[in-house]
Amino acid sequence: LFQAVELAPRDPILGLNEQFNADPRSTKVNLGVGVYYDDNGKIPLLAAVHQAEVARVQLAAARGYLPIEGIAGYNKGAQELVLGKNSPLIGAGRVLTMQALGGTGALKIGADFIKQLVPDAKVAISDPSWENHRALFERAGFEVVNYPYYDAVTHGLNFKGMIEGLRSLPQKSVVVLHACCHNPTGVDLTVDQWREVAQVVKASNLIPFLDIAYQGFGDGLEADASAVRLFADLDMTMFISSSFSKSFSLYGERVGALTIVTGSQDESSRVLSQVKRVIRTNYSNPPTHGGTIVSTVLNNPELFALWDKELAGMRDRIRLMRKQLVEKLTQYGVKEDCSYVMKQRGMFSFSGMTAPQVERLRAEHGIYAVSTGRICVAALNSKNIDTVAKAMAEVMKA
Ligand code: PLP
Ligand code: TYF
Repeated sequence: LFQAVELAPRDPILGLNEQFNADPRSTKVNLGVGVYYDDNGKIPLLAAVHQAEVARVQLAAARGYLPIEGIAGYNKGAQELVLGKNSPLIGAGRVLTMQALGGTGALKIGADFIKQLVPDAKVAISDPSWENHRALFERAGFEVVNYPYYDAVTHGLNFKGMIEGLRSLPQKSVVVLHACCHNPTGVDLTVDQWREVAQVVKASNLIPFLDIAYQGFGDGLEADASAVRLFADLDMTMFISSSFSKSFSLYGERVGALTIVTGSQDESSRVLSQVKRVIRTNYSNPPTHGGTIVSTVLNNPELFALWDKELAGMRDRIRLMRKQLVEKLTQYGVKEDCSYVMKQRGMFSFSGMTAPQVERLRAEHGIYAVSTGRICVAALNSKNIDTVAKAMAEVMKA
């Protein structure tokens, strides 16, 4: 049975972790995977999360099956985060949210459901995008194409190319958009650019799939949802995948949500029944622990305020690391203007390093980055930033 099975390639990012763990150097630094570390280099356990968790354990609640679509309070909280508490779409019964196994699970449930609706649709992802976008939609049976996004010359957005790319897609193509804090580049659209994109998506009759995995890491919970709200204002049907992995620092709990905006309340009930079937035939229903914690934080005003404050702390620390990295690169002799690193948002930066430079960084300095030059700025801290900047400058200058 397994004789002809070929060895699959490693995930380009998660594979780096394995290599990093096997590296014996005590000075090694992992800027590969997108995980937020605190200034001590640890994955934080947020105080809001901890309080919700303690309360849950004290309750000693039974662990029955959850409904197929998950915890009601979780889903309500998740949809209000992306669409806003006063969303008229929510009021009109046009919004459905299903608890999902991380942002990845939300994308896959959405992809499987779209496959049922428009089996021949093309799926367009940004060039570049999170690697798993292509893999996941291909696995779901779609042809995946790219729309232009990153401009390597300006280290910014190729907005004209993006708009033309979107305009040239066949009707009913799915367009996957990073709602904020683009992975891997850190390059985001302005609100005006988002408005134009939303208009093009609507006029071209495309299916928007907004992926929001870093809400709160750009400018704040509300500001980071502005792209989603612009699409909602245009009264479009759409898919939204949310991930709470980073924002709650609950990576291993698999907390995410799929939100679907339909055309009417009646559509909503039919769509829900079909998405529930997709979930049932995949994993039946979601797990309780992480979902209960997130639901508790989202629905308790005090815990919500505490969480919001902790998110701001993470966001500010990343900003500080960006600023110091730029200053230190210059200090260590990089002649090129690196201020683009400060304009990028979220956890990642397309640093401008080439694949051979990234390889030198790993081999000579034990500093791991993705071969595209992506670094996770959230892995920098007051103890390692100097060594990292010095090493980066050394490989970038040569
Ligand atoms: N979408 C993007 C753009 C991401 O960067 C990630 C990161 O992991 C995800 C989705 C998936 O999130 P999760 O880890 O919750 O599955
Ligand atoms: O881009 C990242 O680093 C995160 C984590 O298959 C991740 O999104 C990376 C690869 C992957 C799943 C998660």
